[in-house]
Amino acid sequence: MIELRMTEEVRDALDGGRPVVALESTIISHGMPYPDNVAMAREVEEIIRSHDVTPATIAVLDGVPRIGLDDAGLELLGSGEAPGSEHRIRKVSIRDLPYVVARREHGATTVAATMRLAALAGIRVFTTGGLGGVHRGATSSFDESADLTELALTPVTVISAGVKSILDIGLTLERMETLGVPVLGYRTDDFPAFYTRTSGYAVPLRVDSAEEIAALMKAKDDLGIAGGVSVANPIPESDEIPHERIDAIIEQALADCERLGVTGKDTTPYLLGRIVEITGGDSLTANIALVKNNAHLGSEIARAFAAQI
Ligand code: PSU
Ligand code: MN
Repeated sequence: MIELRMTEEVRDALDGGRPVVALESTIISHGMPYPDNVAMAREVEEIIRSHDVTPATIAVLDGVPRIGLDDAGLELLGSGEAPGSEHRIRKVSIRDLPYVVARREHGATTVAATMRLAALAGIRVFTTGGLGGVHRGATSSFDESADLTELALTPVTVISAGVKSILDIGLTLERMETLGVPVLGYRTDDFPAFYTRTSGYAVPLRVDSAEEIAALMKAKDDLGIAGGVSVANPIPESDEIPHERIDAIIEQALADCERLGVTGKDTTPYLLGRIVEITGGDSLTANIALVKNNAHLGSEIARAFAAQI
């Protein structure tokens, strides 16, 4: 078995059957600029603790999967600087995990890789910002995030603010249907599109409380259905960037991406960074707000799930 290194806080909570919420690290290393990323990571952990739930930020350091990080670990991932190491921080999705572990490298885990490590540690709830999905133009590029295939396999509930329209939202929803992933809209009938509360696509299944989500997770376990659950939690109204503004900016970022020939795993980080530039930082403010909002909901779900078993 692989060695998982847990913080004492996480180990105690898991041993005691108390709720734990996992957090990813690619959002820190590749999703937001330094130092806002590190501040965000710390604040999100504090939000989770304020619910009496234990946060577990997940990454790989020196080849060892970490379940829970200390301040130095967050700083290292956020700054991209690894003191005493020649390795920069690598974005690690599922297929990269064995590579960084075998080479004793550092790695920031995506939704897919974080789900897998969370499940190995026995954590069932994970909050983040945006889920990966099917990219626009995927019919010829085949660019589809391993986040989706991981959701089909691994029993972790992922709370996001939906899917950004840098992706093809319709195709992403279709793929999740094929993969057998329950997609729940939290207090919404319209699937949220990250910066905006609506996408124009109907949410497949609506829920209105954390208890309902916990009950669905248990029912799924009882039915022996593999895989995770995707919970889409719309950005708070006060933090939303209206469609009239963000849609054109996303089009511009996509055009710049194509012009520069950015492809593969660099696509999402490039687009996020470019959108921050074009919006003069407003997209970053929105991104941080929605991650915090998801941390509140994820904590409630983790508590409700722990209470019923
Ligand atoms: N969406 C965001 N911020 C992010 C990501 C997505 O708004 O940081 C990251 C997540 O880690 C997600 C990954 O799992 O990008 C998806 O990348 P890819 O499409 O290469 O699988
Ligand atoms: Mn991809």
